[in-house]
Amino acid sequence: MSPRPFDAVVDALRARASFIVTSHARPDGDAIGSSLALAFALEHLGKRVRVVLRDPVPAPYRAFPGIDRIEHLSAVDGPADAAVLLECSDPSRPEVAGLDRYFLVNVDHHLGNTMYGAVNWFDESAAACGELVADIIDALGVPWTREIASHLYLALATDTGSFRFGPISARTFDICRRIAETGVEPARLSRDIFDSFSIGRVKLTGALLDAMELHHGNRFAILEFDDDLLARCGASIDDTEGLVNLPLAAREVSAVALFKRQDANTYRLSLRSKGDVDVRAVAARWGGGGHRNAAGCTTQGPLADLKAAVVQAIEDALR
Ligand SMILES: [Mn+2]
Repeated sequence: MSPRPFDAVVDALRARASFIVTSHARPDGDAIGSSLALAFALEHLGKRVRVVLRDPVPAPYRAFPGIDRIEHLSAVDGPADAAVLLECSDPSRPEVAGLDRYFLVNVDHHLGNTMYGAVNWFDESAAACGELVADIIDALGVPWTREIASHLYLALATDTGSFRFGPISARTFDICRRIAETGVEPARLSRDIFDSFSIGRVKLTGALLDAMELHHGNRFAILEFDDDLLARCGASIDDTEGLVNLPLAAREVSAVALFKRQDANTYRLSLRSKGDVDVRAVAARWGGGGHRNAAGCTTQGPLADLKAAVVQAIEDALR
């Protein structure tokens, strides 16, 4: 009988000595927190770990331990017994070339995971990949240090939007209870995560909401920005993380689309929703993916046509 997926992952980590730990491009708090929590735990066991992420860490998360050790690369080589992909529904998500040459360990909570690893543990009931990493750290017998606890908190607090959405469960709060027991202060970590933005970010927030479009009786909001707007607000791309969620603060709004112009005719589309409204199905129409309440894709304009198509696609999701 083959081992349970969870046991297969833990055994694969225990049996090996050197790792590349990575996650998706444009890393969010879960990608960063999960990667560093696991890296600290593997190092506690005397293993060698490189943490590789293609893109920079968003500014508010740079106060967390170990951020400086992350290697920002678009290709990896060199010896390692395994590459651990966290938070990646398919092996292209890190946008890091060369990973396919390694023994791949796949740990994820995104619906639609393609089970690309040599070992795979997929659990969509987790509110964050960090919950899965917490279970792995326990199975490896590693005590939760403050560093580990801080990164698990980063993963959980961001993927649940401050414990407001996603499959939040007793497991989520049990992990938080144990995080607090290590002596880290959740309120202080939350301030680092949610209240450490630049003035440019706050100005950008105003500009985005000022130009917000509403459709379907205020149930669907559209936000958009480009490099010009960032410059006018004194903001950078680092300042845009999470802004897509802003309109959901209104009672009526059940879904949001945020368009980021990448170049003349290419747009990054981020989608968020509340409750049963499935934006993953909408993103899938343009070859994207994600979760029911958080999804995205990259697609081609013109923007007016693209918006009209998304407004129409969201109508089905709202029904
Ligand atoms: Mn996640």
